[in-house]
Amino acid sequence: MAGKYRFTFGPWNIHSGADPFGPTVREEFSYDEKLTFYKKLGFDGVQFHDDDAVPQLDQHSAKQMTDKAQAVKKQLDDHGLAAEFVAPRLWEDPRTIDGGYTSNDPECRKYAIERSKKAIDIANVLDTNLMVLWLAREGTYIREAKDSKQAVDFLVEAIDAMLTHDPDIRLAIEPKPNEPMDQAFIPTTGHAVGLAYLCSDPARVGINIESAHAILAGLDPSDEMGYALAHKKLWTVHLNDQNGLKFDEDKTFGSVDLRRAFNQVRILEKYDYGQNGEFVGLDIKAMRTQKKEVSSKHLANSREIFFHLLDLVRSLDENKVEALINQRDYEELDMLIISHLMGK
Ligand code: XLS
Ligand code: MG
Repeated sequence: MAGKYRFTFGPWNIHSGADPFGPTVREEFSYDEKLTFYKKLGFDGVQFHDDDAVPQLDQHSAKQMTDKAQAVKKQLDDHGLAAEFVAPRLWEDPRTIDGGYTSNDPECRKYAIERSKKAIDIANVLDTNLMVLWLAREGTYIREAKDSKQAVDFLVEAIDAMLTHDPDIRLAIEPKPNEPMDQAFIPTTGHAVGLAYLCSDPARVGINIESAHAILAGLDPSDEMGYALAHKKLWTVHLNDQNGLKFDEDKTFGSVDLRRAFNQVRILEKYDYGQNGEFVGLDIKAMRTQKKEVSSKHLANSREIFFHLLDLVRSLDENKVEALINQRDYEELDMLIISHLMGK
């Protein structure tokens, strides 16, 4: 049963606890140390930002970059791990202060595209054809700062350049409505799917749904998943949880709303998520209060909660559900689900 789902997280999910209001609170594990955690915690693959794999990427020649990526690949092989995806980190460099692909400065837009091509080259060396695009600064702090129609044109131009750079690459857009921006240009799954259809090869542009991002947009993550599944575009997920409309909390999966988490597992299970090689990705941060020795529990716990919910999905009496739907007795259906979640 466990074999059907394969899990991943990114090295940034084990972290030293800094937030916008305070410094680190525990020593950072090195990347090499983090790699030893994966199998122990029950994970099979690693999610990468381009510079998680090749630090100081922009300072390297193409040859240096490839050599470094090859060393990372060897290390993954030694640990029996796969690379799930590579994501270009376009939110830290001075050239991305006003956004990457949608910057008002043509030189900065060019940098963002060139950097993304490098991320694709790294993905190739790591033997994955999936790139995640979290469009961090593609948005505005004030509405008048950018032209929202032109921003979409810029995004299409950038994505087309990536699709042309590598005929095998697949791009999974990770929508998020806000943070760090006030307004993001691609806030929801629907926006991302619409963007995909404007690109030169829509079949190679899909979605990464992060639970917390959907919740921040006031949407139900499992409905977002259904929408992407209907378009055959749910290529990865970032499961986590979020307590209402505030900063992106990246909480342990199911820790705020078990029913909402149950419905995410239910739709993934119903539509055979994973059968085309999709991983169940987690994007979860440990609480700042956690001590270093126990700062990876959030990952193992999220995976365990996923499996408990999977048991509940599989033991739900679907005939009863069906009958109550046919009777349009949604009060009783509500009670059935709540009782099931409570083990009654
Ligand atoms: C931030 C995003 C980020 C992406 C990877 O909110 O979730 O962690 O998943 O670039
Ligand atoms: Mg994410």
